[in-house]
Amino acid sequence: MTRKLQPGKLIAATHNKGKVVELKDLFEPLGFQVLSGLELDLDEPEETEFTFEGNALIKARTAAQATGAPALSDDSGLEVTALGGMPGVHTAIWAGEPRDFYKAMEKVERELIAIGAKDRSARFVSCLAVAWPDGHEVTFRGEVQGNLTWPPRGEMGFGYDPVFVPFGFDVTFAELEPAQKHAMSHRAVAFEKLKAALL
Ligand code: ITT
Repeated sequence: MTRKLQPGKLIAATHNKGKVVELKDLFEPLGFQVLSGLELDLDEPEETEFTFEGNALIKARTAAQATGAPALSDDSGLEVTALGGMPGVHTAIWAGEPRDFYKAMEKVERELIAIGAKDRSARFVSCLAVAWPDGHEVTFRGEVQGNLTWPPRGEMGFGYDPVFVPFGFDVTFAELEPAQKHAMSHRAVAFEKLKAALL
């Protein structure tokens, strides 16, 4: 039988403020007390895998071991079709240190111009992982397709939201109200799968 996730303490194994907000919005209404890696000052493990699933598992596993509580992580990124799926699992580090997402979005745009790309399609991918302290673990993947726009538009959301226009819309993720983004994002799709399996 699939193991269920019991409402109670859940560690959000992330140091990304935008993700913390989104994960709390998704899980707190279901009776979870979500504590983030930021609040708990958890160490950030190195993301050494080449897949979203692999890196999500590293983060969830490390947090579950460190806290003794079930941990949830998200590994996500932007895959640009004309760039062969880049930046993909490297999406966060494209922003450099300290992170500058305007520069990262500009870098994507520069590369599209450099190759004369007509295809501006891209997708956001999110892989949610849950790990329990006893070593049990599971992952769920969600994707949302869209087109990249330039210049960036909108003040909401985080990361690459200002350049991503989901298919069927003419506004960017950063121009959508959080509730609208949460209803359709890559993270929301992964979350629906998690909910069906674990809750
Ligand atoms: P943690 O590892 O601590 O969770 P991180 O920001 O390093 O935080 P990732 O390694 O998963 O997370 O990098 C994913 C990057 O993809 C993230 O920094 C964002 O820039 C981008 N990204 C993911 N989901 C996004 C979303 O919903 N909107 C905009 N950008 C997003």
